[in-house]
Amino acid sequence: MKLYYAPGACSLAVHIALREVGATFDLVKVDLARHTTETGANFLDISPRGYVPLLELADQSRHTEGAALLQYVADLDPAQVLIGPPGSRRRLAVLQWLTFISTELHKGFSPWLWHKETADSTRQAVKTKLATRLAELDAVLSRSEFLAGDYSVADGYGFTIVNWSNLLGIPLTAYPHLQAWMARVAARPQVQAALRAEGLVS
Ligand SMILES: N[C@@H](CCC(=O)N[C@@H](CS)C(=O)NCC(=O)O)C(=O)O
Repeated sequence: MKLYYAPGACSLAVHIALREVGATFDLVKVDLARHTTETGANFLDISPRGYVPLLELADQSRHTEGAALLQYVADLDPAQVLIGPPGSRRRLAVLQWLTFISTELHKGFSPWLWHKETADSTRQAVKTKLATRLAELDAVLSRSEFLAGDYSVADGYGFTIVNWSNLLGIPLTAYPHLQAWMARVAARPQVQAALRAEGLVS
């Protein structure tokens, strides 16, 4: 498998999951601004939508959409229960969190990160909405170590997105349980390995 990624982008969640399941994969770094890969290829030829994560499977088929990729990767090692068996309450809970993170958090943060021309009024509205989402996460994490009981692919995804608050200067001090969860996820060996491989920690 081959994961096309940009350091610290949402592709980090898939990167973490690949390491958690012990998959064999190569990383290909993408310059999202220039639409080029580290090997000099035009990324738009590989992925017409121009975004990461993109996962290339052994049969060379190419796939996008982080939340779907996380389900696929988690299912590579069902024994780890990073998502749970089809039809289980565990899977339903993880899928709910994946969808929540994708639609309520990821795409809330995105305009700030990737579109610098975003108007201040939009920025403020998004910030207000995000604050309610972060407060909800904080409340959930005051009752549970991870989002859906034990660690799941949703935690790696949530960690990846909430981590952007550092880049955007959104303090997490009002959310102590969320901060503790960020530290718990960050401390996982495979999360550290992924962060190191992307050059985000030394
Ligand atoms: N719908 C995609 C969106 C992925 C996405 O937003 N990727 C960002 C990085 S976090 C990106 O590559 N943006 C560059 C661009 O859209 O040109 C998903 O959920 O995986």
